[in-house]
Amino acid sequence: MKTFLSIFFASSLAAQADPPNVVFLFLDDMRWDAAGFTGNSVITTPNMDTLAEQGTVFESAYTTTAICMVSRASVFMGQHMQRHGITGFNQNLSASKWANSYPDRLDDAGYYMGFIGKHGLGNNFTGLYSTYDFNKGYNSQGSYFNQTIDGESANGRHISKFMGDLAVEFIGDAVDPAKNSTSAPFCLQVSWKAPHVQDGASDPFQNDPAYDSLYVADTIPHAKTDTLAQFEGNLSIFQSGEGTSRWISRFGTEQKFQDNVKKHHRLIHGVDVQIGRILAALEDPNNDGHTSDSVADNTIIILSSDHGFFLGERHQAGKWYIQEESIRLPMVVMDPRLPATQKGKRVSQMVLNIDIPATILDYAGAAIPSVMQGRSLKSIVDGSPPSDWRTAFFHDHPQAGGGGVYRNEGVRTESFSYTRYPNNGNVKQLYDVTVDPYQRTNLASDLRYASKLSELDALTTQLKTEAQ
Ligand SMILES: [Ca+2]
Ligand SMILES: [Ca+2]
Repeated sequence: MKTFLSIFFASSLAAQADPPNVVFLFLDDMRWDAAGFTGNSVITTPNMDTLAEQGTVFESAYTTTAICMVSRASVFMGQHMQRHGITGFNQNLSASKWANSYPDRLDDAGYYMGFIGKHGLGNNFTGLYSTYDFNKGYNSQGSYFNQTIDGESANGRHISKFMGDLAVEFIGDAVDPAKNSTSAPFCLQVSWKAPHVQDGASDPFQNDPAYDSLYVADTIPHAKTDTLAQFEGNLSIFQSGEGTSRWISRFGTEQKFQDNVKKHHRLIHGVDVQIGRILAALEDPNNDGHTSDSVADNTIIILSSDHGFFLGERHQAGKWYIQEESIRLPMVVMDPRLPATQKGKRVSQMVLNIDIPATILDYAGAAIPSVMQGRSLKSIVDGSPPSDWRTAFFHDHPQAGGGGVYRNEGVRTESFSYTRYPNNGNVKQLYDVTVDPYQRTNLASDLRYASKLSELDALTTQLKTEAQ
């Protein structure tokens, strides 16, 4: 939206070989296995599955912090919480920090910029950020049926449909010379509200009634760890914590579990339907029924989430902790320009939410700010992964989710998961995920693992320092 810079850089971009457009589809609290392409046997996500078939699926994708605002700051800026410093829901980003975000850098590079949906960082999104040509973000958590965005009322629409409408509108604008006068490449981030719960509502998972008939005949299977024994075997701090009270209210009876998980699945299906509309709009941006104006062949699509979500594992709900259900993300990068040999891949590199902004800048041919800590995924998508890729990462959580949420920090390596709880004395968790992928047996007090525990405790301290 910086007009002079846009004209200057757009002309220099035009001299390059057509920098691609980017559409970043960013769900809220969508766990790794909540899609067809990641093996969910109930939920229907045909459009996400198509992206997976045409792109690269990262099977070891994680968040550096499992809570909304911290992860969102990380996804904008490519930094750990230790560096970007966003630890609370009401904390605003400074203009100087935003200047090193991927959207502001792409704006500087001349891109036509769009944002739709939950900003999730403080309350100055519309005031501070002139980055966007098309700014349809909102503060706080939003409302499934009563959201107003940039003065426009949902007017009866479910918010996922509302956002889909806005995304189609943006894509139309992006090819309209009256709106994008320099025909600059575009970048759109759609930050879906779904499948995040409606905070404080008696009905937390408010799907579009259009999908009420879905999954009615299904019986949702319980996770292997969704048992009383696993709950009682968990750390004592979890037996009276926020995760337990939320589990009781959302999933505490079989009826609640079935009803609410089906609604959760319908919320994700509802986003999938809108993704289908977005893919169609890329084929026919001006919506005249002809595809001569298609931009699909030059549009990178990235699909991910800010963090995962417990659906009853250990009788817990929420996120916040270094369990797989909480930290593991869906992550797909689809580059339509690649040859067929590089499509439909599944890769195992350990990748992170903080890698997303570097990836977007890399595709755009823009410089990656040195303050970013994530790395571009493009070379992995292209089929030539770096040999020095990470094999461990640091996760920390600031305890900003209210009482009964426990500050934690630790590491996930390729073989182990380690967590310490700095405000809870000597409470620790250690799991060998190679033999215990569901993290059922805490080895922290097992003397046979004492040296491994010391090693990972030291690694946590080291990586925490490096994250600053
Ligand atoms: Ca979230
Ligand atoms: Ca058309």
